[in-house]
Amino acid sequence: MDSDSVFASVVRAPEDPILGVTVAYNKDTSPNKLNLGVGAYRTEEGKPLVLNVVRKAEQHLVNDKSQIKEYLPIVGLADFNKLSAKLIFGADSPAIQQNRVTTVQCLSGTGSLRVGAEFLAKHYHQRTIYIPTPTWGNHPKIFNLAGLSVKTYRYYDPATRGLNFQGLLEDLGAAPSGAIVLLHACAHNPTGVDPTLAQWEQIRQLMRSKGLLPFFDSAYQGFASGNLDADAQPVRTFVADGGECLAAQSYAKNMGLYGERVGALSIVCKTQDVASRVESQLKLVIRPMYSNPPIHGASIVATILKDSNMYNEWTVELKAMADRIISMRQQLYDALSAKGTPGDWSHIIKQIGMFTFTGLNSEQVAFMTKEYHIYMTSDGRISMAGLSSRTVPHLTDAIHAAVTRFG
Ligand code: PLA
Repeated sequence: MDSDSVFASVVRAPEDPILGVTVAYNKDTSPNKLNLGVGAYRTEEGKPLVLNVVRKAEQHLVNDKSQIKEYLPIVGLADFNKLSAKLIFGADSPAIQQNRVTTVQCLSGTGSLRVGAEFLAKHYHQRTIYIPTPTWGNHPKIFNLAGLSVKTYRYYDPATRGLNFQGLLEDLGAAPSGAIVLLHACAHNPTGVDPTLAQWEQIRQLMRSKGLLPFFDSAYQGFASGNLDADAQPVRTFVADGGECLAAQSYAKNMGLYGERVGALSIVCKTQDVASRVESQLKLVIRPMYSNPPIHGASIVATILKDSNMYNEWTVELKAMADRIISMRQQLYDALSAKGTPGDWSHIIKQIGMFTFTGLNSEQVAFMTKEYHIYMTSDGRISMAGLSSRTVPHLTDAIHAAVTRFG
């Protein structure tokens, strides 16, 4: 009997708004089903992709008898941390040369955000964090659980399907001095809308003048433009001014290491001494949470980043993924135009990164899932990386029907 259980009063929780889409997709038996929910790269054949360079690095690790399975230090693999900081801040970053960056290996982007948030909740004087509206659905949960108070700043304008830059400046301008501000480093999720470099510069000046602390979420470096340096430019301008910031990096998307859970948290400090004290406290955050991070994913990344041939091979494979996504944007836009689907769809080719924020409402999304077996998040976000030339017509038919029916 249920009532005999000590857990009888536990109520059923809803599925996660993003990962729950995959759960529903897996239950669907239709041969035409299409998962455009989670941001996971698929090939033209609709298959998950393990990069060749990742296979090569794994082979290299298997053959290397000096590879062991001991515990890593609490902060993770030293090479991985150094190379990760170089990847995001640039090889010639003065902050790195001056040893005022501390980097700790964490459990992908999510774990890096969580460790950073826990550190800030314990050691930073301002416990308020501003996140954009909309943002990745896990952000408010991560920061709330860590004990930060979450507020929002305007970001997306549904009318223009672009950036609400004025609203952003007003909201950050009204934030209390010292507040933390979560910034998507590139390829904003879910909107696909990024500030221009000139706008970034204005954001930087405003934030520095008010002493707001930038916390960058870099989950898509290389996925926006296909170029790792170009995508890191916003972060680098904030570091170049000598100020402090945090950055959470994920290798899930750009190296296709989703399930390996490999990422890094870097905190750029004013001095080497501050950085080393910050690191000592990060260890106290990590140790009771998961003790120390896993070794395999970080070893793959370090192997690739430290070998110039493998690094170059990676950039080529990364660019190919980014280019395929861009070509999907064009194909979907062309197909909707050719079909005469009502509405302006130019945002599909203007937005960047993994996602298109279609503007479809939850009723239209529900219709597309029920009638066309197309799975996506209810906010109308589609993962362009899940689309292929073969499935563009099916998605086009579904959007056309949804828009015509519930226009
Ligand atoms: N930050 C942003 C902005 C993200 O979009 C994601 C992943 C992460 C961090 C964390 O990724 P990681 O922990 O796997 O490194 N967003 C996905 C997956 C791709 C998810 O929701 O977990 C998404 O579909 O939005």
